[in-house]
Amino acid sequence: MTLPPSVSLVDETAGYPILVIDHPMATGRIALNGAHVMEWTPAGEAPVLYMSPLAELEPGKAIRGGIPVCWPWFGGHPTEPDQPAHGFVRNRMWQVGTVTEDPAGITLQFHLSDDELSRSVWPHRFALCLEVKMGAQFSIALQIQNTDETPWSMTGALHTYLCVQDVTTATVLGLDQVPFVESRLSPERIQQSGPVVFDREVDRNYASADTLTLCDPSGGRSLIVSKTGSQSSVVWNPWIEKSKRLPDLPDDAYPHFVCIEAANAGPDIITLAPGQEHFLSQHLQVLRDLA
Ligand code: TA6
Repeated sequence: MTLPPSVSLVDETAGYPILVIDHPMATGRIALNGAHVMEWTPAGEAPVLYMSPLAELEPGKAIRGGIPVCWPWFGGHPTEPDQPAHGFVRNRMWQVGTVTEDPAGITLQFHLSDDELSRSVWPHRFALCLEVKMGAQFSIALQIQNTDETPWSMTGALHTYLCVQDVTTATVLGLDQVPFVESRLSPERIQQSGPVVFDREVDRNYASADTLTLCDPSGGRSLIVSKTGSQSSVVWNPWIEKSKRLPDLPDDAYPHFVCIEAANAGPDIITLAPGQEHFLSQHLQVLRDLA
């Protein structure tokens, strides 16, 4: 693996390699487990991605925080309840592809294809390439290819944990009048009225392909979250009770993050013919609130 000067490989614990980025435009970390972006901090900014201090950094385990790559299903397995939530690729070791840098930042590629283990869980052939660009702005793009001889269907998400200073004053703009389903409550479609606010657990799948803005007035900034290849935007904060049920999340962490996820979820199912590709991407930009 050839790495440019701003990138180093840290084998944090035996067999758990992490790429550490220290570039003039941004710092970051990416675990090969799940090709999981754990950190992106633009120069002169506070961290943008939330990482739980209780995250379990062990091969085969999902990391709480950063950007879990949820694929080839979102949420519970459609037919087999004993399968892991949010698919299996976030629990697998990916291969590092090309890693390059220029004055604007770093571009990294990771690859994962089907194997005997994956086919025992999901009997289809596939090839994934995840490309991450880190600099003053951030983008992540999942290229999904059907390398099988028959069509298959998928859902999934880039399950991005975004830092906020205080979730009780944070809002999400861009979803006014958009229908959503509150996954914990009922399949009923509800229409969003005004900004999304957080005063309870919010676990919503919005029928939206639009760019959203996460306003964090207590943190003095906003995050512009845009995407491609996704008709579902999932917005999640576990609030108090759900946080207590998550062993890898401190009980007092919920005020400090909001998940805004570029998803194909619910009715937003993608079917690929042999050889066909789908791209799911998300782009993040920080705007300092003009005081
Ligand atoms: O995206 C929201 C959600 O589906 C929530 O229901 C919650 O379960 C969250 O994902 C975290 O899932 P995980 O499997 O990472 O604990």
